[in-house]
Formats: sequence, structure tokens, C-alpha cells
Amino acid sequence: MSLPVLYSFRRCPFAMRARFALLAADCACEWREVLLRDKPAALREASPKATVPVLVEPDGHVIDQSLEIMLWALRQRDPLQWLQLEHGTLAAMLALIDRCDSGFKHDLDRYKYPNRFQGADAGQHRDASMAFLDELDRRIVVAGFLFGARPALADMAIAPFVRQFARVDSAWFDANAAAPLREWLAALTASPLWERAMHKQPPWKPGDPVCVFPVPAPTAP
Ligand SMILES: N[C@@H](CCC(=O)N[C@@H](CS)C(=O)NCC(=O)O)C(=O)O
Repeated sequence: MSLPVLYSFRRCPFAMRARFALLAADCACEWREVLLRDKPAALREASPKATVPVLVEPDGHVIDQSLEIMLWALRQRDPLQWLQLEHGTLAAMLALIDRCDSGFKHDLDRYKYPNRFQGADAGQHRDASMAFLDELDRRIVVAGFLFGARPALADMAIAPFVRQFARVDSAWFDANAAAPLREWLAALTASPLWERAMHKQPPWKPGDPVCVFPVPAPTAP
């Protein structure tokens, strides 16, 4: 039986969130790691916009939005209940993720790479990003995660971007971000699922033997 094909890039936060959900759903894919500066023709053929992640189902159907890949995987199997909330709704999670992908990502890019955006003031965009992070913090203090006492879709979709923000200037983040937010990020990034999703894989080229994502979990000695 052929597997869906996943085009991915290890450090891309969009691709990370897709891999988290594929792992959570235990959904095996043929793994094609790409270099963004040298994208394979097969990726462009599947999705001319050529961003990662892209998932191509065995029947040829293409999903080229990270959140759609998450939902596609979790609607097949959701053992960690990322779509099942005790408090809040899926619509509320999607709305928060949308704000991450629009406003927060806009400010994050300009904080991280001010030279790539004419007239960008890194400090101003850092402060604007913090307004969103403070809002996340107000949710996290209630029960530990964004929508309750365990991670759900929104946590896993948003955390890769918060991690990117934290890493721009980790000393500044440690001194200025609220403790619950920092603890939330530390808990997620230290989780075995996160670690497995960040497994290193050399770039794919046509003709390579099939490599499957996820790689098997390490077994206890
Ligand atoms: N809306 C897309 C955005 C994906 C995206 O922008 N990915 C970046 C990498 S983090 C990308 O592929 N950029 C194209 C490039 O750098 O050439 C999604 O959610 O999947």
C-alpha cells in the first residue's frame, strides 16, 4: 500500500506543526525532506506555490496548508484528543491559530529579520509580538495549556512560532516573558513527541529509497 508523501523542512514551524499532528495520529508518510533553496521539481509539481509542508495523498489529492494537514491527520485518529476540548471550542482554537499565522507571524518575521523588511523596527515588532504572547500567557495560567490542562491543537500549532520568537534573543525572552508561558514552551519542547518530530533527515532526491516518517520511537533498554 502506498503512503502519503510529506514534503517537509525540519526547522520550518509550519512543517513542524504538521509533523506533530502526523505523529499524534500515528499516520505514516513517505518522508521527503527538502532544502528551501533547492526545492525538488516534484514538490513544485504537486503544489506550484512550493511552500512546505505539502502532503500528497495516495490518490493524488494535495494538501498544502499546514493546518489542513494537522486536521486531516487528527480527523483520522486523535488518541491525544487534540481536537477534543473540555473547555472551549475548535472554532476558538482555529481563531487563535489564525491570529498566530497572521499578526504574530508578521511581527515575528520583522523582529527576527528586520533587514529583510524595509523600515522595520525590530524593537517595535518585538513589543507587538509580546502582546500576543501575553494573551497566550493569560490562557496558560488558567490550567497550564492554551485550552485546558493538556496540550491540544492550538498549543501544537502555535508553539513552534513561540519557540522561534524565544530563540531570537533567549536572554531577553527569559527576562521578559511571563513564567507560565516560558514553562509551557519548555514543557512542550522537552516532550518526546516534539523530539521525535525534530529527527534529522538528509534532503530527499528522486530515486532515493523510501524513508518513512515517523521513524520508530526509541525502545526502552
Ligand atoms: N500557509 C502555509 C505557509 C507555509 C510556509 O510559508 N512555509 C515556508 C517555510 S517555514 C516556506 O515554505 N517558504 C517558502 C520558501 O522559503 O521558499 C502553511 O501553513 O503551510
